[in-house]
Amino acid sequence: MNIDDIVRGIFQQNIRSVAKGISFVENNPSEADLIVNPIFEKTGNARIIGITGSPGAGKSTLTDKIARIINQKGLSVGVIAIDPSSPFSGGAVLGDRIRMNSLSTVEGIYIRSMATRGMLGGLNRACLDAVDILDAAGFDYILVETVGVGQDEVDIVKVSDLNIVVLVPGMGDDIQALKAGIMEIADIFAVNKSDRNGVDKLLTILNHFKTISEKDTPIFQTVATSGKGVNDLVNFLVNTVNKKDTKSINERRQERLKYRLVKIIQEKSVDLILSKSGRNFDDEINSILSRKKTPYDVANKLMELLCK
Ligand SMILES: Nc1nc2c(ncn2[C@@H]2O[C@H](COP(=O)(O)OP(=O)(O)OP(=O)(O)O)[C@@H](O)[C@H]2O)c(=O)[nH]1
Ligand SMILES: [Mg+2]
Repeated sequence: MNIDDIVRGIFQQNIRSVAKGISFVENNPSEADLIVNPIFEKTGNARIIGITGSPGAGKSTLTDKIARIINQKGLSVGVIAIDPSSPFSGGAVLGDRIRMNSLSTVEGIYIRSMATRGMLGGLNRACLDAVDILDAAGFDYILVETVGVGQDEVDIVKVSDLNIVVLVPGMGDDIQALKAGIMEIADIFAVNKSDRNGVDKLLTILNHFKTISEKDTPIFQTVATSGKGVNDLVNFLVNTVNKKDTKSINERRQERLKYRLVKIIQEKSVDLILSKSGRNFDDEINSILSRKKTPYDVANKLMELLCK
């Protein structure tokens, strides 16, 4: 299948083409524009929702339920799970994923896992390209699941129209989350695994956070495995992204484009430097190790390669 066929297929919401397009931008960083350029004009219509939280918080299970409920409203949903460890490992969910990856959009849900390989933390350029592909394919909603460790939880805010932060009672998570700076990015809190002990304690902490931050972030108690509470969350979500004043959506989108430009420039610069320097920094690293040069000296010298 050539690029033109892939692009045409994306416009026709052909799932095979969508999958091929995403694989292409993942595997061919220096040629991703071959796909993104011709589709870009058709992007900007999807609602992009970030779903983040600690490992094992139930993000994938919740994402799956959210996707189904949105889909039941007659809307199509694309899911990108940035999840190196256990992407959609639940049996039924995995079965769906294989089915959806390989067949059509009959169900209107497409789930794609993307590896974090090669990422220096956070969402990478390929993920943003994949969002474009789903957007151009006409998916109404795009859900992006990331594990809230490192920089991820801060990055997700830069790509999404609305963020759900998934918290769970117990495990000291409540306190850690406050530290991780994950709280500030939430437009919705999902207190998942609310069938477990410790919900009240977590709610107390969240309400305290709301008081001090003066943000009226809604809290939904969910049990992702049974679906309890997820309907209410989705209704709020859909209403919010539909009525959200254009100013704040536009601000977020500007932020998203700025972030994306930086990501593209970073990746292209590093690629160029790596290829022009023969991908071998041993001499430079040894000169830093022996304190003959500083890391800044070496970086500046390598960056001169960009202009050559
Ligand atoms: N008791 C209970 N278990 C849940 C709930 N939601 C998810 N689980 C279970 O928690 C485990 C982890 O769920 P996942 O959906 O894979 O969690 P995740 O956050 O996507 O995990 P990673 O992507 O690996 O970080 C699974 O065994 C789920 O069945 C819930 O509301 N209650
Ligand atoms: Mg997961």
